[in-house]
Amino acid sequence: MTGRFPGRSVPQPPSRDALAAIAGRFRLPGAVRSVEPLGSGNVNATYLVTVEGKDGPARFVLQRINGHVFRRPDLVMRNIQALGDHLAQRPERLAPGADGGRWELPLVVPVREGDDPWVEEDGACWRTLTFLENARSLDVIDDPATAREVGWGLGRFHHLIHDLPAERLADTLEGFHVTPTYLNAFHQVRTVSEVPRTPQLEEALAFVADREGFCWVLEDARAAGRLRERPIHGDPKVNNVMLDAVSGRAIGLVDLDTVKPGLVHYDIGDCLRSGCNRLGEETTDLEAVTFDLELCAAILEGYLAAAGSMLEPAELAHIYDAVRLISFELGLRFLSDHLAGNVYFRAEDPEHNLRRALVQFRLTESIEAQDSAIRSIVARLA
Ligand code: GN1
Ligand code: MG
Repeated sequence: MTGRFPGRSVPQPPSRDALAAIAGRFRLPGAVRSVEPLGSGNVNATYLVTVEGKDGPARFVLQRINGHVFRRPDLVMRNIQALGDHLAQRPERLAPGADGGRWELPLVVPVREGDDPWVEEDGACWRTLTFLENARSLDVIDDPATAREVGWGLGRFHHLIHDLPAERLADTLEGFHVTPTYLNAFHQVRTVSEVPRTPQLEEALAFVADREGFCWVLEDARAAGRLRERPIHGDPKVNNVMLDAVSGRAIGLVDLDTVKPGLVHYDIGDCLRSGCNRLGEETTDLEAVTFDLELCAAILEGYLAAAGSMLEPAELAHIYDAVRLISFELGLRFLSDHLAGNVYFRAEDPEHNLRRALVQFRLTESIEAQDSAIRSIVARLA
């Protein structure tokens, strides 16, 4: 492992014509008119495809699945289909939310020729999904009403999938959110990494050294039978919760690659760590990073309104640990990737993942400093 950059040969994006040709291999309702980059994901490459349909233009999402991260794209696609089938089985699962609003999830678009729901091109798997129209997502939240919607969206998602039998979901990313696994990987890469030891890197390494024992908190609770596995989203950061463009109500979740059995705490922690950091995970204003309690209360209020009845007291009791742990874990993952030469998360420059790690560590510190206030919010809402 070296500190070279880039550590992974990031594939050159195909030309517009090549992208249009790939999109054309899916059963779309018309000729491809344009293909544009979409969103800011760190793992897959995502494009918005516009086709000329009978009733006017229609839009779809084309994605190159990152085969370095998802070694079994077939299982990723099978899980997304299992989720769609589960929801289609009982009409009330896709019925409008309690408020009569929309509720939608991306659906798999079949290919024109072949049985697999993806095509292979350029050494990768490409898939097409439906696009949620008249919706938007936010990288950061700045008001409690939106925070409540984001929490409500995740809660509704959990509630809708809680009875999806675990055996119908494959493990698409082994060890995902099992923090001790990330700690082991960190130790391995740290000993061989040749990345220069800057003061920022030393600060990050010291931060991890101080908190190693805490990495087991959720896995120990699971092993002791206090927490149980349920189907989860895996990646419910704020910008994966779609909001109606007009009403602002949550209408569904996107980015379903990591739907698999796990602890709801991974999701609750990820939603809170991304939703309560008003500056967002890409900020360079490290000193100003804090965990916002007002947004935390609003996200949890929305979440529990939709999913609270499903949770047991021990699950509620671990929410504070979850938000602290998932913020720390993401910092650890960014730091390990920095040490590995940026092989996992898309990075703009050699220090990008180190800066991201420091943001998550600053957020973790802010969470720790507000420990009793966060616990009281949970107690009040539960
Ligand atoms: C990755 O690709 P994206 O942006 O949806 C990562 C998440 C991290 C997130 C941080 C499969 O998600 O776990 O929280 O970056 N997804 C995977 O921005 O590792
Ligand atoms: Mg993702």
